[in-house]
Amino acid sequence: PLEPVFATRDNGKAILDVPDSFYTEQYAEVKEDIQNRFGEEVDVKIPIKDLRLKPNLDFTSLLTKRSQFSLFYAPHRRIAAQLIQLLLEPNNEEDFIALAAYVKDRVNAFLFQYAFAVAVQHRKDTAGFQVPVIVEQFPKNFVEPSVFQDARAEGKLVPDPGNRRRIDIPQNFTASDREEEQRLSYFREDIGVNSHHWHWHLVYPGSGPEEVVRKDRRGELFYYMHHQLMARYNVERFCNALAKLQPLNNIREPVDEGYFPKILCSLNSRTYPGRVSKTKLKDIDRDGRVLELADIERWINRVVQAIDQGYVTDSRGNNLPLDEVKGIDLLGDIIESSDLSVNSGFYGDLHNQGHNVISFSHDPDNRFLEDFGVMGDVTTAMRDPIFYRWHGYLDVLFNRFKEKLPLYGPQELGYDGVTVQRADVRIISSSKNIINTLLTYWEKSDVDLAAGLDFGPGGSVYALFTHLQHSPFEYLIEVNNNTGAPKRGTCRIFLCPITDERGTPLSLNEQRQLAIELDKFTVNLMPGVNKINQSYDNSSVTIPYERSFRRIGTGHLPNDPQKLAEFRFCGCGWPAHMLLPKGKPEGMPFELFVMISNYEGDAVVQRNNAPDVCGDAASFCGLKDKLYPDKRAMGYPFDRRLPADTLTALTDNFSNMKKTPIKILFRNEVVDRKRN
Ligand code: CUO
Repeated sequence: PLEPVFATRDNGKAILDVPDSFYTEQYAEVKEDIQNRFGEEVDVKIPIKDLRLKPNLDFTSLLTKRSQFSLFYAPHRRIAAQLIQLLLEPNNEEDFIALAAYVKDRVNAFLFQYAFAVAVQHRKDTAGFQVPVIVEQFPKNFVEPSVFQDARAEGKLVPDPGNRRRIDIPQNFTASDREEEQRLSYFREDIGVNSHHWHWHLVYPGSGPEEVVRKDRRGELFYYMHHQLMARYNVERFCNALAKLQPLNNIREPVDEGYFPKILCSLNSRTYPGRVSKTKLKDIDRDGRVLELADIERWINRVVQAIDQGYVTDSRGNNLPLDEVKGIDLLGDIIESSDLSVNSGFYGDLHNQGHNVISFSHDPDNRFLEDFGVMGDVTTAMRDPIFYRWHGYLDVLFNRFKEKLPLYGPQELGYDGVTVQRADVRIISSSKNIINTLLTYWEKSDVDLAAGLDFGPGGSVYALFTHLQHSPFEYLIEVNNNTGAPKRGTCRIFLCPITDERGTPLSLNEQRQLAIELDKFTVNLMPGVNKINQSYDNSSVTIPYERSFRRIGTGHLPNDPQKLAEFRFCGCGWPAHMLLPKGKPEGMPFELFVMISNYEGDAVVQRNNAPDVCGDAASFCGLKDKLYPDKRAMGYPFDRRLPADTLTALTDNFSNMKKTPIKILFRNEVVDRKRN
């Protein structure tokens, strides 16, 4: 019984056998019909014990079953925090399952999915549990709606899942070529990208019980993960002949970017509301909840002032310095803001409320009874071009702080006696030896939609979605260790753009803010020359396709709890197929930057030496129940100003760094890859 709470319907062959007292009023009368209907098709009935005390769920009543759940909205966050607390309380697995089964049909489905997943993530006795991947559970939030009709029809007409046609998810369905921003829709609407973002916010809840929220360097990671999203998006814009985005630094100016999502909200089957171009953001006055743009501006001013004076003031009036070590972490929690903000009364709820103001801009006073747009929900926010302008502005604030820190000097950057002699990339191919040119193209991959279809067909129905992909490649690195003794270091690999969309060269200070982290790993250096071959698929930012898109089917679950825990936690991670930017048909020049930093400045002493559960996207997601595995500031060495004017001058000054010009070549071809 590994995913009992979700096994009630068509996604498995098990059903929960719940006590009569669990049925809600609505279903009590048709209880037997329900049991018969689902009972026939299942192999296993999982007995669920009765609850001695039924929890009072009135605290969730503000969020009805049909309304949209938003993690950016403080009252919803508080409800979720309370539900997480409730689900953490049972002393054993059996009681937890019973409680979850009881709660499931009594609260909003999105709220449940979120709180249940957070609880499973943080309980000690649920290592063997699996939470289905989000795209299977709420596929409507990720996929163009016409696909569902086809999928249902296919399921009805073709009983044998093995013979079913795979249904194409259309690409480019949200706008025509008239809309420039449409060139980036493959990035913004990528299922793996949005799934990663949902998982990140699941692993790092902003509110909840202390043990769930307080994680090592969580505020800094909020900054860094989103900063990397911005760097990637801007570089992707250059590849598509678009200028760097304009940060949303004036919330009074009409917003140029419109967006019409077309996807359906899973809970009420309405489409997410759209936003016309040149919409003006307005004060929000809905359901007795008022949010003024002036509030957001005040919070911005206070944050800017804190950055400029070099300290923040906590709620008791103490001044806390914004220093090199803790400064960015304090700011991350303040700006987001999470429960860890040292003074949310004063610095407010800046980032979250920005999402809200934008997500309600089509109906700020609820006169049309419209729900929030995609910006209101972490599963969908990255689809909207304005996400990048808002987070782009937050990134400006974070960078304002970073620019105030002293330049990195030789002390922090150098590694005496260590020389990087070679830093190349090679496409992994048995026939050709292609060095320093990487290839991208389109690929079609399948994703199983059946689990999320209401009363859907038995077995899987695969849909095909088209996404960017790159040829497999490896880094070929040679490091000379002249010290005469074995040494350790961290190999840090970044991809730096050289020019903007018009071919104008970028300064080092611009490059550093656009540098894309590709990989980071520990190396042991023997005296003499060390050859390091590192494959792209070991990247410290990505997870493989299977983890974004596949749960392990019921019945095929590995017995090893470790493996199971991996599959769950590890939905967090940038999708491997998006590791590289698209490049250009004629080849787009980049610089590959490789650095070996001195391990003495990198090493972290972990609190426990349990094996890492899902260490492979640690740069973006950290490690489960452990400290962030790199002591340096996130983004090092590019998080601060550097003591050089160009990347060439920098790498010439430090033997432990090397840069190599490479090209990314895009082929406008589609490769169909069947993965099951
Ligand atoms: Cu991830 Cu604004 O924080 O969406």
